[in-house]
Amino acid sequence: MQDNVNSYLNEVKQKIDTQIEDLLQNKNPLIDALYKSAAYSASGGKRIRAVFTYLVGDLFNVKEELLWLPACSIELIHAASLIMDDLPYMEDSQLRRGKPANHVVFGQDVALLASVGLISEASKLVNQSINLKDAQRLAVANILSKSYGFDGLVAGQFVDLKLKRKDIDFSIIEFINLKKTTALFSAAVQIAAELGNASPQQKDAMDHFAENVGFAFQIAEELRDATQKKSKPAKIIHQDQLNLVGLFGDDEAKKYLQTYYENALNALDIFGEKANKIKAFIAYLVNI
Ligand code: GRG
Repeated sequence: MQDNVNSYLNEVKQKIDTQIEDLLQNKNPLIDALYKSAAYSASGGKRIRAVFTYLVGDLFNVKEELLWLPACSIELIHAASLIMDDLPYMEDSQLRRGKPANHVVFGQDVALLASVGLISEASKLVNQSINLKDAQRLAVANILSKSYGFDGLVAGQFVDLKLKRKDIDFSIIEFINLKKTTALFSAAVQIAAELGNASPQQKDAMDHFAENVGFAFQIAEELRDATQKKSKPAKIIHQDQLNLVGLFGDDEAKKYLQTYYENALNALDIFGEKANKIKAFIAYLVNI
């Protein structure tokens, strides 16, 4: 099963990588550095969110021609958020994906412009997608715009940055994880469910699934980070930031991870064996 997951992941990743590379071709030499900055961060990700759109699309028998633009769109928003997240006045990271962060290479001014430009490109992709019917285009655009504004990434980032360590409790961490990490997972899944004409009950199940898998993924990332920090204490972290691993410790966090993972699996039960591919993917994601 693990081999199947890896090859599926690679297959989707290659398609999305190629499509995004094509989409970000600049035709105007005046803004070459801006495009280079955008392309720098729009490449190199694992494409987890796109894979969710493809997997859920597959579950609902959605044709790939409907899925690929929204999937690219989500990946562009994700890239934009990573650029912003790393800026000195945000999480202040020098490194991203093992390489210098966007602003380290291109400067803070260019990085911010590239981030905003990527968000605009993401909307354009959906608005101009001729494969979608008008109602589908509107529904997808709504899901996307909700995912990164005051209902999504921006809200999560605000709370993450502005709340001080002493004010943090479990409900705040849940809010941050829901808005920062889960928002794009949910959008990826909701778009595919929408295009697959999922019933209200199926959409609810998918929402529940995406939420729980987002939480589980976030904790898995934090546990990986905590292990890395123990071996590389020099890694710079935001001083006021606290996450679930920091709040409860590794052992308790692992229990949370297991619970979220099981909730995610249970949410898929209504789809029977058709959901096995998604189940295998999330086991891979959270490394269980
Ligand atoms: C883009 C409008 C807009 C706002 C952004 C800065 C900000 C507001 C939000 C931060 C969101 C953020 C960076 C959340 C972290 C999510 C996360 C788990 C990132 C790592 O995801 P992976 O492992 O990354 O899928 P790769 O590198 O594989 O793409």
